[in-house]
Amino acid sequence: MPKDWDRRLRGEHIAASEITPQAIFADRRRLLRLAGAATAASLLGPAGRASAAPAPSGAKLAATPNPQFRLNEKQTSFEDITTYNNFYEFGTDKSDPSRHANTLVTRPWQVSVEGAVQKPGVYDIDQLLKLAPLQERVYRLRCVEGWSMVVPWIGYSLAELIRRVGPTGNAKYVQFVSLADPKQMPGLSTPVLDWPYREALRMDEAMNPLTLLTFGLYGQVLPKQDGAPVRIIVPWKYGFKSAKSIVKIRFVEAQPATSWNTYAPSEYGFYSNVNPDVDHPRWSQATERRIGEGGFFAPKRKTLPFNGYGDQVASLYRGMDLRKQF
Ligand SMILES: Nc1nc2c(c(=O)[nH]1)N[C@H]1C(S)=C(S)[C@@H](COP(=O)(O)O)O[C@H]1N2
Ligand SMILES: [Mo]
Repeated sequence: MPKDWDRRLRGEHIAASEITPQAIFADRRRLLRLAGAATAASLLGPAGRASAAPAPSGAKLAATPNPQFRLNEKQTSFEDITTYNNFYEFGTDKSDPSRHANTLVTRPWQVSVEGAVQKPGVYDIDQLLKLAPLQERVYRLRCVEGWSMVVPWIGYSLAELIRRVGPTGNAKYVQFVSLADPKQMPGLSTPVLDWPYREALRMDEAMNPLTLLTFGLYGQVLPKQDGAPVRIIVPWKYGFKSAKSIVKIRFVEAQPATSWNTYAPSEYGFYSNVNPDVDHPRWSQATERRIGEGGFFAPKRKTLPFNGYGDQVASLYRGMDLRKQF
């Protein structure tokens, strides 16, 4: 039970209403274990769990800091960003991705750009890296589970790619599909989500300059557990909208199905804009715990509408009822 064990170890009280999706998965996994699918080691529970492995120092990735997109808050440590992860293709514990993602092969890597565009095609990761100047941007990442981080990402606006491939009039949404290779991703053997991991944005959301096609963090290429070699970062939305290790970007007319929305439509909306006024059905979204500000007495922070990016994105949703279209 990744999050809840973690929080219990930190001495936090957990209300029943706060039980997370991961807790549900843990229950499912327990059932699988009871059904005899598990090894003795996996029955040991958290006490028998190996600790998270820190990311080896990766190849440097040069980028120019963009002061326009520089959140002025203490940055989460590299260690926390690379050992406290959600990447269910490698397991559902926060420490699983850093322990298991070493099997991910990130080169060669291709991204297929498909659908309603003038220039569809298969883009090599090296082509993508050179498509536009790389910038460093410091963004807040807010997970739907109630924690947040501050990360110096490296990338460029997804709009740069979109402009170059030339969407046609039929392109109303952009879908992102993550790699799903059971040989590289041990978590795929557990049917927690409908693989491959899929996410999507409306075209105007995808074109917003904040939406970052992301290749690195902290001056180096993305560690595998953070979605190497390329992921999306949509900082005003809950973290699960930011798909990792992307192999397909598809331009479509109809709103695509997304993994979390398909899993529990009443809990994970298509939009999933960070919104302290709209609680998850099973827990409040009014506050968040900043990773790294541990300790029993660390106060929670107030969650901000659109994760603090309202000036830049609120206008995208004018006229929409964000309680209904959550
Ligand atoms: N393919 C894929 N992308 C994913 C996920 C995942 O499980 N698989 N988890 C999401 C969630 S819930 C969050 S909060 C962020 C976490 O990114 P980080 O581990 O780099 O902080 O990645 C998102 N992208
Ligand atoms: Mo998340």
